[in-house]
Amino acid sequence: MTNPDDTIVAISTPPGEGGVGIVRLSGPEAIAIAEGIFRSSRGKLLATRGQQVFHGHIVTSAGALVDEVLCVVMRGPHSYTRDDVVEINGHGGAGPLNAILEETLGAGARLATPGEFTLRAFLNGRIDLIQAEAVIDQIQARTRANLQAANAAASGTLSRQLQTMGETVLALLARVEAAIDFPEDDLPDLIETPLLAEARAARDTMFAMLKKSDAGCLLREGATLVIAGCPNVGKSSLFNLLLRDARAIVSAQPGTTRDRIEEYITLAGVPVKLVDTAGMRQTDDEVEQIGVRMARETLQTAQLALLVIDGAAPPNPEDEAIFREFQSLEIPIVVIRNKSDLVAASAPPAWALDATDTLALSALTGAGLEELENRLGSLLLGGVNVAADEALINRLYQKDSLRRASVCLERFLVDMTLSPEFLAVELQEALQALGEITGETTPDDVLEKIFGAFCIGK
Ligand SMILES: Nc1nc2c(ncn2[C@@H]2O[C@H](COP(=O)(O)OP(=O)(O)OP(=O)(O)O)[C@@H](O)[C@H]2O)c(=O)[nH]1
Ligand SMILES: [Mg+2]
Repeated sequence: MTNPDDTIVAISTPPGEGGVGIVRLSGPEAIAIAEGIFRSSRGKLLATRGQQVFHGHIVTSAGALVDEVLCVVMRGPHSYTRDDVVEINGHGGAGPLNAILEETLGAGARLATPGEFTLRAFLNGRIDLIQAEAVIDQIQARTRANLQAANAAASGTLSRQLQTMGETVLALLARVEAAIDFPEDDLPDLIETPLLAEARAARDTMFAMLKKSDAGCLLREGATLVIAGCPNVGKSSLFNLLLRDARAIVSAQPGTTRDRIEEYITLAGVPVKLVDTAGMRQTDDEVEQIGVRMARETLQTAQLALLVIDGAAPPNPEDEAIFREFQSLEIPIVVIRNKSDLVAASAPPAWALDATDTLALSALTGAGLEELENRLGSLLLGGVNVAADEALINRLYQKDSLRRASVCLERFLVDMTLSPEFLAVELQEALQALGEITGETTPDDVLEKIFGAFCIGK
């Protein structure tokens, strides 16, 4: 991995024009390099203890003015990376920021790789891997719920839980190793009751975390929800209703929607891409045919399908044909019996009983909307309850590691009369797997890949 003695630099604000832009330096020479290109209005950067802000100008070695700036100096360990950090706040634009960057490079800094500042925070022990991943989640949060969960993970909620579990497994391992060294003692006698209780609690926590991990992945990645069905059943009306905006054209004429229309909504905290599609029917109209094909393609990438039918019209065999087609997609299908305002009560057609769920609704009056949103929300989250600020395992590799740790610990707990050598291997594997989540045992190439996914300057 990269040399920790280098002083690294990058433009930390996004490209484009803005009120201010930040060039960030981190490393042993950060303050000295900044001092060399900075003409301070008052005071020396190098004299900083803790954190301090300086006004002044960045100048070239020939003394030419580059930009008027504020320098924020943060002495390690009181900084993002724990190394000395200087953030030069200049005018937000490619011209001034690139010019400042060039001066720092000329003075001995090296261009940072993507995520290298956060990597340093990790390598310097300020955050673990799960907190580093939470930093990406904070930046990419699309909903308030996303942000709250990311904030909780970044503050170390999950890290502490994983650490406690790791300590328990380590304590068990010590007893098992004692049993190997002193074969005359039985292992179960070597394990105190409280430690055993801790181990069971750790296993239960692992299972509980795993149970919520699918919801965690979904909350982070979002879901695609497709509205489909026969022409004129009210798909676009439902789309608009969920969106609370008259986005798609609604008309009494069948075949109104020909394009795929996408908008974003939030359901139970999950960022959801909502897609309205062309009514599915045999048609000679070329444009409409393309629309129908697009509807089918979109369904291939969806996590959930809403099949809208006209609940006030006589049964339409086409509805069932579409439903059977959707079933092969193996995603939940919710059948919406629309236009409930036109009939006293509509019973679901027999085939709809094979659907994940069905309910009556009026896209015209909005009756049934709240019920629909609640059911969709819990369907998406797989029925688990997630608190708004709950930090969850939300990446597949974390889930896989946690699953392996739980399996090993469970094997240990199920039969402690097995040979201690065998049990020791199980516990070591559990430790290894837990360490892959916190980053303690993560191989360098995997770390590089994870941090490489960060943006430059973070
Ligand atoms: N009474 C009543 N009419 C509705 C309801 N939902 C939709 N409509 C009407 O049904 C007609 C078709 O609605 P759309 O939302 O355009 O239907 P669609 O499924 O998108 O139609 P296409 O895009 O042509 O496939 C319009 O005249 C709507 O006003 C409802 O819940 N009750
Ligand atoms: Mg439509």
